[in-house]
Amino acid sequence: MKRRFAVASLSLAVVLGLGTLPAVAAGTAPAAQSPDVDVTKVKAHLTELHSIAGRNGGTRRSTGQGYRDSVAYVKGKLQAAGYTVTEQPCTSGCSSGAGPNLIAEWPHGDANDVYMFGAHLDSVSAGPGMNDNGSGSAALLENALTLARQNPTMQGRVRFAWWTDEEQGLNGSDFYVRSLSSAQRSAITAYYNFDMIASTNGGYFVNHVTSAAAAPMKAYWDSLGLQPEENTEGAGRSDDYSFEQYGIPTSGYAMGASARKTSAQAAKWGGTAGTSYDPCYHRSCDNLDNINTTGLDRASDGIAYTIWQRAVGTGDDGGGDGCDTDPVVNGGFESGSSPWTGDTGTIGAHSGQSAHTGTRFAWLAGYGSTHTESVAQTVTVPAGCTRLTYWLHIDTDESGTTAYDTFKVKADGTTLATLSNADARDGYVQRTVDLGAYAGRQVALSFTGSEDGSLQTGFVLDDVSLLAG
Ligand code: DTR
Ligand code: ZN
Ligand code: ZN
Repeated sequence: MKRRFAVASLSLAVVLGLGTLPAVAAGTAPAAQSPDVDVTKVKAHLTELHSIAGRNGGTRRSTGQGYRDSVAYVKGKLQAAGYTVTEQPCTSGCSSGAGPNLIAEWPHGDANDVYMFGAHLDSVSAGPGMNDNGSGSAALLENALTLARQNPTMQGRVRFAWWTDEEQGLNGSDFYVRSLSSAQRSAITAYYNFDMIASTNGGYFVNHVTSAAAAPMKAYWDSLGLQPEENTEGAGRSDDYSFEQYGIPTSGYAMGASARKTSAQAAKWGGTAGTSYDPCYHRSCDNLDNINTTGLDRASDGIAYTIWQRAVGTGDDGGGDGCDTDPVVNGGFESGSSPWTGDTGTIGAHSGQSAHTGTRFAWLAGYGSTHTESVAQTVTVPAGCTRLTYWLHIDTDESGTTAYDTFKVKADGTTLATLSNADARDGYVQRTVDLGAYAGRQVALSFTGSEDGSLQTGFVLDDVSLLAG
């Protein structure tokens, strides 16, 4: 039997921080200001990578000490900055003796809304790999350090990756994506790749330039007047392809490899028509002189812009997807009970259970006798905003796998998800329901806990929200 004691609620104004927020015009999401990434610092990382190659026979190939030392350098910086850093040995599909992938997660924001930013850290045997791909590696490292220094409130989650053994066939990234569970793969909203972003005779190329994922990357270079083009040369040739094969949206920047600049491109970007974007591609001359600092700066800043647009908390997820304001109101139950209807007495800071975030939640059923309790609200589902998520803690005295007590999520009375005492575990689990079928429509969403006559099951609900699909 549960007892409910609501603690005295804070005033709505205090909960919302009213009076401290800047005034924002109705319907306008405040623009997150992305920081400048210091290209001098990006180049300092490149210099370190170049020295590492110099101590290891002039290469950072995946199977050599130059690669392992590159991993150690990047890892040390990230750990000092507060990242959760993992070395992932590549145990299948990589060259024999290849070093590990390096994965670094900024441990804030929605773990089910992950934005990945990756670059291969290995070079070819022939040279130190400064443009290919010290450039992408160093730009991501300085972006990661900039994010940690700024430490903004996060909405989505940012995960950086430095891949092993790309030059032998995209092997490190392929191994990583294959090792994920399908739930982990579907938590990745987009993957962004950076391979050769400082080509001396380069162009401004965006992978999948017209896609939704590319929108912030393209918008940043558009704002500099660069008129970016599709990265046709690099299509299917770098680590974004590993993610693409699993249906994960991808984009990224590149400045080009051995293909030649056209006269139209030379006219709009400068440089030499009829010459390779990177004349030192896969050669020993891919050294510190083979870096286009202006291009590297523009790419580094566009990465920061994309991180801020997509993952930093402003109420705008930056996808330009019509999901800028959560259509679910008071989904965390922190601000009284409006606009929830139904058994609103279930909403509060009850003792005996705790909130997922904040102090309040909805505790449906949990009496040990026949009871049904619901909370509901009507929302309009924007087309770009169809992923319903909620956090549920199921607490039961039942045992076994028979469903005696159930929790249902319904849309206009149609059941979209059912859980039961058989799904009970310690703590909250985030659940997701696809509302794609309701895009553009108004729908009554309800959450219902029902118990049979004996042995309690409580369904503790918190943080209901609609996210970009
Ligand atoms: N993965 C690249 C191969 C590559 C070839 N063309 C392009 C253009 C833009 C980016 C990458 C590439 C390599 O590492 O060699
Ligand atoms: Zn490369
Ligand atoms: Zn290469």
